[in-house]
Amino acid sequence: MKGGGRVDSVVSAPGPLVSVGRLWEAAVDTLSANWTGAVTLPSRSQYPHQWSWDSAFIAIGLAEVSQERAQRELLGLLDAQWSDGRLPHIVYNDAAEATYFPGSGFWASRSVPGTPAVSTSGIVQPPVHARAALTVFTQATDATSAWEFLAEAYPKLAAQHRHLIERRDVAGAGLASIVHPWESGMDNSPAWDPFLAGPASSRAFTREDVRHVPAAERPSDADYSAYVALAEHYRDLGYDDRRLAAEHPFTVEDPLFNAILLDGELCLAEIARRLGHDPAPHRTAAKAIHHALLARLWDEDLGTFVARDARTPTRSGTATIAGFAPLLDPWLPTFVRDRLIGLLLSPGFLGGSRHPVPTTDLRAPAFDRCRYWRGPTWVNTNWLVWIGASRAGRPDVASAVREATLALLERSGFREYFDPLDGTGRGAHDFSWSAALALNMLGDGVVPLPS
Ligand code: 2M8
Repeated sequence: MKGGGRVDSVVSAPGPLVSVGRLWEAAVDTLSANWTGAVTLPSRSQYPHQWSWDSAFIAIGLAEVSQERAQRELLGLLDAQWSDGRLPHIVYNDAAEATYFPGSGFWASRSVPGTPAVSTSGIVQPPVHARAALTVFTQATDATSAWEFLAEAYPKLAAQHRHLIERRDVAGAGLASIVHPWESGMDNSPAWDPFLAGPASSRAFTREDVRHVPAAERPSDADYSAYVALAEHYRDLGYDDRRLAAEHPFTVEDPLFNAILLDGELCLAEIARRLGHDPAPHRTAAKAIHHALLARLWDEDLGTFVARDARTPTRSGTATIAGFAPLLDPWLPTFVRDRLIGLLLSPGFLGGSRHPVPTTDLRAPAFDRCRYWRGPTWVNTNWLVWIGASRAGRPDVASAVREATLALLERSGFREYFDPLDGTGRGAHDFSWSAALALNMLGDGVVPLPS
């Protein structure tokens, strides 16, 4: 038996899907209902603009049903890239300006040199886009269009990664820092608690997010105020990454963000190879992230990877789902891989929840079964664990996660997140990436694992 324990002793089988066909059709309908004619909204009520990593997940799902829409989803997002390579986390839809806070006026992107004509935020999200582009390409049926798509996307994706690797390495130690919890995509994770001690915003604002979703499922007012203050601070630095080390109060190295960057570099190497470019620089970049992840974010006591402050040795002391993202790293030492799988199967995660995988260790004081990113199960993080477990040579664990995810969606619908203990759906309804990644998990099972 491989290290890390047996999966069948800790995960109860979720039971067969009642109807794969029905789930598939419902997923396609959800993505169609959220399509504006140009992009797919994460949710019509809660998130009325285009979000960066949402669009990458959405494209991965669309690849199963519409190559054309999948390509448009990604290329449309890439059109909003800034000249320094940053890919903004929100591309605003002017018609919905009043219904989401912070709106485009908050970021004032158009007053910054090198920004696109469309209004955007000034921060980023985890770079899942290279994996999305490779998935869309490998699933394509119209080869001519697919080659054009790949050739157009590649230099933009390479610039996106260069921005992160060159401009966001605040510590100079080989990892990209996030400058705001929103950049992690796991906004309210307890992983950020030790680093959010800064001042609250003095500005008066009205939260729109709690109009559609119960406040107990969203961040607290104190956390929200800290988010606004940090975003204002970065904006007032002119989004100048050269000023981060000396002037910005939140520069954090996150294992999920960096593992996705590593995986993205391997996907870029594969894309470069197919296009006849040199893949070697991308593989070298991926290897450098591999070394830095182990040197800086591995926590021997917890047996997982944790977030740390880029400028001090302060680390998050909580095991979260982000710690499993380095399973995407093909060079992970065996003892690290086995400890990660052991923790994943433990009562803190798969072994202790009927509807896994919780985003925070169930035994951690910060675990909250309802509140967004502080404990609930999410489809995108399950999807990453699914791929990570496959790459780590544990198809048994991968298929347990896949089956649990699909059973949860069948039971509770395409909600944004789910109670890991009783499976209750929470957050937004008809949430796009829950539908899109279900399509990918139900589909041909095509998961590129470039080595
Ligand atoms: C959530 O984040 C936004 C801010 O970006 C929000 O709460 O208003 C996160 O779950 C994030 O990962 C996601 O991309 C976004 C849209 O689905 O919603």
